[in-house]
Amino acid sequence: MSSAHQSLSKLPKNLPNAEPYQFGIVISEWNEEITGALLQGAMEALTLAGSKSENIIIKYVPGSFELTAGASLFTEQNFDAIICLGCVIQGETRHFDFICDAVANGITQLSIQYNKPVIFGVLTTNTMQQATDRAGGKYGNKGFEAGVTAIKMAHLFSAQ
Ligand code: DLZ
Repeated sequence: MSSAHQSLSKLPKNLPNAEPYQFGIVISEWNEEITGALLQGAMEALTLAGSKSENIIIKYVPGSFELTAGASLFTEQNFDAIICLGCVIQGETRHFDFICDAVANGITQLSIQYNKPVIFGVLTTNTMQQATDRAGGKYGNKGFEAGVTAIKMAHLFSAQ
């Protein structure tokens, strides 16, 4: 799936107002220059869409592997959507595969178990340059896109 033509730099038309919703953000400290940029993008999307800062709670975890555990701290509370932000960069070993599989499966299971949107805002790239390109670079900011997705999903779930 290529990102070359899919970066969102502004809010899509017809995006619901984010003001009524509470968001939890879990962010990985690993590759923090990238995840910090993703956080900035997510915050920009939420606030541009009307979210108040008091309705956005941020928690840090050491690495992307811990995103699921971090997100689980929000699931039993009154949050409308949870955003997981991380950046896993391919190294010489299979560590990359284990981390990516664990976080993708973990947050999917969490979402189903608690009937709550948990958004996958994790970059999984071969190089640091590819990550930079997707964290405010030439392919936009995937954190911003995660923020937009969280608003859409919060709205969808609130209508049930
Ligand atoms: C150990 C590790 C490595 C090698 N690479 C990354 C990475 O690229 N991105 C990331 O978010 N985390 C990495 N980690 C840390 C793991 O996610 C995790 O924190 C440790 O394995 C401890 O459970």
